[in-house]
Amino acid sequence: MFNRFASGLRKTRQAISNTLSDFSALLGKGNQLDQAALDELEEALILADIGAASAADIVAAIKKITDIDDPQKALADIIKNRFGSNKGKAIAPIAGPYVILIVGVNGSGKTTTIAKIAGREIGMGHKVLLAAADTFRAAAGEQLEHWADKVGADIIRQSSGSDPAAVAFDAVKAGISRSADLVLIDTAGRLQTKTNLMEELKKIKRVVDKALPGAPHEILMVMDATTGQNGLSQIDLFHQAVGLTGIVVTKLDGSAKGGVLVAAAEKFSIPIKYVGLGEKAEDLVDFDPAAFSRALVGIDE
Ligand SMILES: Nc1nc2c(ncn2[C@@H]2O[C@H](COP(=O)(O)OP(=O)(O)OP(=O)(O)O)[C@@H](O)[C@H]2O)c(=O)[nH]1
Ligand SMILES: [Mg+2]
Repeated sequence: MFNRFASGLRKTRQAISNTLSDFSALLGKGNQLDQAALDELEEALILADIGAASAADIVAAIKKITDIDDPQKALADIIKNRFGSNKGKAIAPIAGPYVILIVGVNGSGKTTTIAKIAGREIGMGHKVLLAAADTFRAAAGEQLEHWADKVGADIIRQSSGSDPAAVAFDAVKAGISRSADLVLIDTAGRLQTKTNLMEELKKIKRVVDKALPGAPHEILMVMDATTGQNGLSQIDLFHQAVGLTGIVVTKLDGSAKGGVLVAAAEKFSIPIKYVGLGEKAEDLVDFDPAAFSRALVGIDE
């Protein structure tokens, strides 16, 4: 698992080590780091999109340590602790079925993430139904249908242009009658600032609760790691609109801004459930703060 994070975070590590010309030498000075080293470290953390405030806090914390035995490990521990109890808890299908609504801006990786979650759950023997509530583009339904075939999930689809809330309602009802363990609802990408589109999401949520009281059990926002700090505004506004239960950070493998996870975890008390470390089904992994932090600072085992 650690190796997955290490390779997924390669670009972010490069961004850090490009700034810290000799990362291990810098942190290997022992005892206490001097001001120049601390400044360099702070700059590197900011470039990795950890955010200015978090970077300053992390540097202040490492400055307080007077006898640094293993500086890289000390830094990893400080970063890990900033996630608090934020742990990517696996989803828990219940009889009923368990309903997950997936939201996020355009192209963030929602549909792919749904396919990955579905593949994992089917692998564990669960019955999964997908809801093509992205009715905005005909291609969106086709893309989901393709994934449903590939992973062996059922799918509920209507013609494009139909009401996404109606699709979601039908899917949850179908999930109940077919005894599905999990219903995953795909939605169209939308800008967090478009009020009417956020209202549409609220409607989907309300209607799903009518189909199955208490549903959706999870609302996950999918965020593209390459957006860096802009992702924080997405979390903020989607959370205000529908109340997020978790965040999925995709494309960490293609991003030099992996530090944004630290910023996101600190700013919102919303768990980071999964991270996407590549395009393949097995590249969606449970978020692990300890492995993430060690990989981020360049510890290589
Ligand atoms: N490298 C990499 N690519 C990813 C990851 N997750 C998704 N992608 C790619 O990102 C692109 C967009 O993914 P989609 O799942 O279609 O995104 P979406 O949010 O459903 O997009 P819209 O429905 O148009 O809003 C695809 O080419 C995916 O293969 C990841 O973790 N790593
Ligand atoms: Mg999509």
